[in-house]
Amino acid sequence: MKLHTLLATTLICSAGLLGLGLAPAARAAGETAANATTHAADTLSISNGWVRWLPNGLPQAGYLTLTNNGDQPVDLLGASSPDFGDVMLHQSIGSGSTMRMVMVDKLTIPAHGKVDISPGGYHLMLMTATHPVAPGGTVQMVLKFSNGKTLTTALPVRSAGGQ
Ligand SMILES: [Cu+2]
Repeated sequence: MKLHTLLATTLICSAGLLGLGLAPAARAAGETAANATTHAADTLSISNGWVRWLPNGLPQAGYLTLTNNGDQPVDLLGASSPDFGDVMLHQSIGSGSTMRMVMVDKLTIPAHGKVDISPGGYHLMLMTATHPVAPGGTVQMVLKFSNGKTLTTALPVRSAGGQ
C-alpha cells in the first residue's frame, strides 16, 4: 500500500504546489512595508489574503502576507479556522517532480519586514471543511503569534486560477 500513500500525498500536495516554483521564504521589506501601513500602532498586519479553492474535495490552501512594523521579530505559531477542522502551515520545497511539502512549526516575520505566504512557497493547508466552501465565499482565519497577539481575518475564496 506504499503506492497508495504516495499517491495520496501527491494529491494533497497539489494544493500547495500549483504555484510558480520555490518562492523566497522571507524577505525584508524595510521602507516599503513601513510606508504601506497606515496603522503604525499595529505591529502586525495581514494583507493580500485569499483561499485557493480546488474541486473534488481536494484540500484548499490559504495565502496571505504578514507585515511586522515592530522592532522585534515575531513568530507565527499557528493558525485555526472555524470553517475547517484543521489548519497547518506548510512549505513547498523543491521543484518539478521532486516538489514536496513539509510542516512548518513557526514562521518568523523579521522586524520591519514581511513574509509572503503565497503559491509555491508557504501555504496554510486547510483540512476537513466544516461546511461547503466555494469560490465567492469567505474563510475565517485566526493566526496566533509569539508576542501573544491573535489576528483574525476573512479570506476571500477564489477558484484554482486565482479568480
Ligand atoms: Cu500543504
